[in-house]
Amino acid sequence: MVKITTVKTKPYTDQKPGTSGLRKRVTVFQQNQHYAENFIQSIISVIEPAERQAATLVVGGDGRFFMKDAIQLIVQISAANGINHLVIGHNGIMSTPAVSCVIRKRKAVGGIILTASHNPGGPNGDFGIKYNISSGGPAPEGITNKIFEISKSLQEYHICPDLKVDLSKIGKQTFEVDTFKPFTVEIVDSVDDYAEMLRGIFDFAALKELLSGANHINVRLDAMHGVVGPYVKKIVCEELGSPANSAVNCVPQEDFGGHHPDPNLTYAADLVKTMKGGEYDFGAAFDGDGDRNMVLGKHGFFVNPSDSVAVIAANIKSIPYFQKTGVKGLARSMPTSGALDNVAKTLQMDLYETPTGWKFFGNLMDAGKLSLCGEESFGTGSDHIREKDGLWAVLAWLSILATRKQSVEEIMKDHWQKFGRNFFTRYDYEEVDSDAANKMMKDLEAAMFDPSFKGKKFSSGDKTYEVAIADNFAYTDPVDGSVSKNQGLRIIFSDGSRVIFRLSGTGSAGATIRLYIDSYEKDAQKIYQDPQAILAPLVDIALKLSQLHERTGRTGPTSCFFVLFCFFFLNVCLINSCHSFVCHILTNMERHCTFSS
Ligand code: G16
Repeated sequence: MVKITTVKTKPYTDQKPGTSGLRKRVTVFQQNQHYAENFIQSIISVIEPAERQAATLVVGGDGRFFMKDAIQLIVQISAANGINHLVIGHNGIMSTPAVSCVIRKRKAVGGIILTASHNPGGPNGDFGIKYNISSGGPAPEGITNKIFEISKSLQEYHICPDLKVDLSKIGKQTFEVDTFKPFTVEIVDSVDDYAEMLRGIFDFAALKELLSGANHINVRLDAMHGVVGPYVKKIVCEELGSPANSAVNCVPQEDFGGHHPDPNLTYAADLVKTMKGGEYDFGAAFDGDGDRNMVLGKHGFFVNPSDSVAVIAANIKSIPYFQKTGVKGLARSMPTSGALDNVAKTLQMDLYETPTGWKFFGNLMDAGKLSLCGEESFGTGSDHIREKDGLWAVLAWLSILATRKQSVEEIMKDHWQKFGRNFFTRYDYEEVDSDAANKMMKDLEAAMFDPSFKGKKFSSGDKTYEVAIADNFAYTDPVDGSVSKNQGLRIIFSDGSRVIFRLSGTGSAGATIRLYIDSYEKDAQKIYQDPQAILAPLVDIALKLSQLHERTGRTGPTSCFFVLFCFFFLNVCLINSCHSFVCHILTNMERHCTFSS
């Protein structure tokens, strides 16, 4: 019989879940007494006691440092609170999309995911704990607010300190716990259920032909030492026949090999370099927990995430799942470029604009209003689960390549010709002083809300923009009517260009200010112009208006997307033989932006 102990604790005031769970430095979880225990108890406390004895919870993580310790705490606290059954990935490993899949398949009450996504790991890196609900999606604000409220007043938690499970042993382990029904911990293969789901979504025979048939293409997939490694190995290499060396960095590591598991051109630089060699036709990288993805074509041709979801939407019939379900609607987060809107308009599909955070898509999917969605932050997914899904996005692109028999670059350029192009950039100012960031946002909002702001003209160089709309984005969920306010300051100009300021909800220290710029070009002659030149006047106006540098003491962003454009522009210009001009731009950009996040 396993004994339950009640431990006295003190409440914490800083456990408010952000955009996607509670993310802090590992040291915060380790050094503050009962910190992790308090948050886990607060999560379990939102499950009604009457429900717990019949409840299954799914648990998995991205393999980062402290994950296994946190899983043992989840086991001990779940048992002591009367949870009946835990389903845990082998050695604790389970990607975020796979957890969502297993929650749905097992009809679990929810799941706990141990990840800080793309943030670095290791003893000095970040850790995170996220709660997902029975739909498989991240808990909505109503529930995360409840968790936060409980955490602020928690005086004690319940735990079975002597209970230990062997995470390496696949199968069921059952324990007798005091007054409760027997408590079962089931360790499952990390990949099986997820792989079975993908077989029902895509045409695996066509993908196998593409990857290993007579006229196969060569792919390069970089798991960045995150959780996706075992999934890529088993599904893409073993099942779809891609050679073993087409997948790299596939063993999950506690510190992601000392790198940022962040799939962008800065942190997946090795992949970019390899792709530039021209040996591979398609490349992709994934983040720590496997929900984000970056897609590259031959010679490192970069697909902007806002474009990626738009291309999948425009070619959605290449994916058998949508042939069966039909397309119910499309959605993007507010700061994501309007590329998807252009597809929705042309193909007469409903489009929803939600706040940043995958959780906002869930209600629309559950109500049968949404099939496909994406975010500028390298997230793409559909209603097959309730999380964004990196490997799904890659198989979606490969399905399009298999159907169209064109290269990534040809497909992208054809898309711009047909729908026009949204030029997009994002500037990130990380670990800024929180008070300074909040004050800047407050003062900017006050200026924007002045009645004279609408209609005001702003100029930079020879460009002038007139303010059409200025607001702090608020979202009313069309399904349950819940309102989410203060989701980002939005200035929309009369030509449709947008400047957006937002405070990130995923940082682990200080505040991160994000500045997003989106500008649309319909003229087919102009879609290959230098993005920097197109966006520079809007950046200039945004920085002057907000006084962002003066207010934060920064001289430039911690990272920005211009480097992404430069890679793409380099491609285009190489074709047009103006390589030296691009090198000049790259050199100049490096003076203004540091790309270490
Ligand atoms: C999370 C959310 C995404 C969101 C992203 C960025 O992603 O799931 O929906 O776009 O954070 O959020 P922010 O701009 O607030 O930092 P992930 O991959 O970090 O879990």
